[in-house]
Amino acid sequence: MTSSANAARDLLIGPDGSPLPKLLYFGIEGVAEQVRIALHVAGVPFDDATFPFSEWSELKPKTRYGQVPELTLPDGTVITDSQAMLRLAGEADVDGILYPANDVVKRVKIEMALGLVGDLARAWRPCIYVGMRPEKFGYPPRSEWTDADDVIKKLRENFLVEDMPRYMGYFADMIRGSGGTYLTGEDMTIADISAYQQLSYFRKGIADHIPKDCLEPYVEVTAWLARMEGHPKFAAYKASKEAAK
Ligand SMILES: N[C@@H](CCC(=O)N[C@@H](CS)C(=O)NCC(=O)O)C(=O)O
Repeated sequence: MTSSANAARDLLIGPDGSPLPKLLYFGIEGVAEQVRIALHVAGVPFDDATFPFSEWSELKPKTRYGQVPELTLPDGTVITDSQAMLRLAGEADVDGILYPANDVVKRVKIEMALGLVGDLARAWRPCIYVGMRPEKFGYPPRSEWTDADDVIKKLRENFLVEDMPRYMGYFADMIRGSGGTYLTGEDMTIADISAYQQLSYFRKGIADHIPKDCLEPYVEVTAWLARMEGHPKFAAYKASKEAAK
């Protein structure tokens, strides 16, 4: 293992007898799921400390920025951002594949792919938050906003017509350009894990006006999603999750 992988594992795992790193988040996938998957693939055991939404008002003031996820390391250090956690987990990968320390070209590709996932997430965000915090977007509070449902529907339909095809084209180009297996080459990295989480969200059918089959026209993307699901370590994580239900 490289010295940075060893350093990352030391941070996350600590000396013998240390407590497990503790990942605090709601009992949903949200932005923490990519971290859970990456830690699992990297071979880092962790305490998946989930809590119900009803406990949030009590927990919020105890977090550093009033937000979760928070990852508490064995030495007490608190990591406050899912992107930082994702990279730390990738760095700690026993096989040195998720976020390879000595391959600067690969890392730049990974960063570009993560940036694209971030752009897609930003394009989608108003579709969610306009309904939750309408005042931030110049609309009346939800209780007084009479055509809220129409506005939300229109925003999400526009997203499907304008943003989705554009981003799916970018991801398809990336897969093709990398040789056709994963986003940055023949190995699954933290970029694939992050992109998988963002894209598979759209297939869940949990967002109104976003149909479960909305990714079906993008065959290179759906083939890549299927490859992810067939990756032995990724599949093992999903199986362990199912078994824990
Ligand atoms: N940049 C942060 C964003 C974290 C974030 O937005 N957390 C949300 C849940 S996904 C949260 O804590 N919301 C509750 C609140 O703000 O009160 C990360 O990705 O870790």
